[in-house]
Amino acid sequence: MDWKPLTDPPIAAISTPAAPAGLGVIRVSGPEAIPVAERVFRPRNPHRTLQSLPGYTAAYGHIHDREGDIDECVALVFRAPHSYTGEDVVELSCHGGLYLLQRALRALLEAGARAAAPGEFTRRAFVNGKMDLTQAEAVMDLIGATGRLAAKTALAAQEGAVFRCLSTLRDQLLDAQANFSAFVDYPDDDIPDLAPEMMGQTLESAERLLTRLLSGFDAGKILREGVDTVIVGSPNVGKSTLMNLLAGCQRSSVTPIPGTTRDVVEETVRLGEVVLRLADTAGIRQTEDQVEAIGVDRAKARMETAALVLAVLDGSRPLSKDDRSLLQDLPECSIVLVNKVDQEIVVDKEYIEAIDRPIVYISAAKGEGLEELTCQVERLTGISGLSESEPLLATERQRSCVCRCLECIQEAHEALRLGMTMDAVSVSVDGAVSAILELTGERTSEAVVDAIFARFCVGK
Ligand SMILES: Nc1nc2c(ncn2[C@@H]2O[C@H](COP(=O)(O)OP(=O)(O)OP(=O)(O)O)[C@@H](O)[C@H]2O)c(=O)[nH]1
Ligand SMILES: [Mg+2]
Repeated sequence: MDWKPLTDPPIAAISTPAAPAGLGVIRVSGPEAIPVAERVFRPRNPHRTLQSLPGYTAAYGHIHDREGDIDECVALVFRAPHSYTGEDVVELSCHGGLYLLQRALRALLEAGARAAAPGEFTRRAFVNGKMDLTQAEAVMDLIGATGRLAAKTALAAQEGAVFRCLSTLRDQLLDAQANFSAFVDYPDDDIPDLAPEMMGQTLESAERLLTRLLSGFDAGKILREGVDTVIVGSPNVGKSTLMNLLAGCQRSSVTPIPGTTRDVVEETVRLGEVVLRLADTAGIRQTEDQVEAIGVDRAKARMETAALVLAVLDGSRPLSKDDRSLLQDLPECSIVLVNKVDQEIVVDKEYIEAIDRPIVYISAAKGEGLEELTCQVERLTGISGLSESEPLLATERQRSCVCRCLECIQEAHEALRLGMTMDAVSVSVDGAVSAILELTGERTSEAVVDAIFARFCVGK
């Protein structure tokens, strides 16, 4: 049957991955979602039509198109506003076969639905006031989370941790502003002359909050994206053995011959709460060998760009000239690893301690010292200071709004300290409030919203 086109067709998409699986879910959302889904769904019990079902109830039946039944199906009905998008929603769970799901989706499109754009379900949730932009942006982090803390902090943001702390700040700023302007406009009335003081305190606590949000940004980024890490050191100190220990497999060749690793060997590993994008490199030394020299240059180049450097020394022998020059050149973000502690340690500890970098004693061959290494990596990357409920900024967009807000707060504070007019303070406080409104999406341009949802996947 040909259906009449709808003026506001519901959107539909396969919300589960494009791979064979036990179950696959197609989601339909919009004011006409239930009648459109009804066109392709036949309940086993003819009385349990989708339109007769209250929200949060399911019906069992078959999904079909013009050619006949496609698959068994459980249809779950959500009624507006109690759904993810805030609209009527039907979720159709079928078997997770790609052919079945695509045919079922096509049946829905023929029945009047429209294919959803990337992130369109979440965009509707935002437009319908189910979540603000910080919560919407956290959805992708939650899906992409690779560890416990990353998932917990993404869940906190998705449940509104960032939104709540910024809304509270916005209300405090508006309160202080109202109080302050009443004090300036009606100096003779009964308004307590604490207004400037209250404004000063509000600005101070705003500065603290925003500075903390900004300092958590880098750690949050590391949680989401991992850390570019390089293992460097003189030949034969045990770099590749460490790489293999962290990777949990024989990723890099290990031999007693100095100069074994010639090129950069990469692997992504997890250490505690941090994902390390590891690069094992050639031992750094002066060499006449052309091939080895290329590897040494690559190792040095990696050391310059890496966010974290693991500098390995062989603790069972005295420091060589190459070790010393490496230690002198170490960037700030380095950890010195004294390896081979299963043997007698003869290395010059005082010299190493004078370098002023965290030092961890390990045996890469025996797997000793990993706990301490984990602690140091979490400390150096700022992860160890994070709590599970920490409001973490998720994107560069959020960070730049917070930076702008902080600048405005500092300007307002300066104006207040210098005893400038109410207007001067006010303009800056207004600027801070608009930065917050832009961040949460309460006042933001369509182009910004488009850019945010464009990075979502279809079906989310
Ligand atoms: N006793 C002991 N030997 C180790 C340890 N770690 C590595 N070795 C040995 O040290 C030698 C060199 O190890 P590699 O991991 O190949 O060293 P590398 O730093 O990658 O060496 P190049 O690739 O040549 O720069 C091998 O014989 C390892 O078995 C350790 O913790 N204890
Ligand atoms: Mg090696």
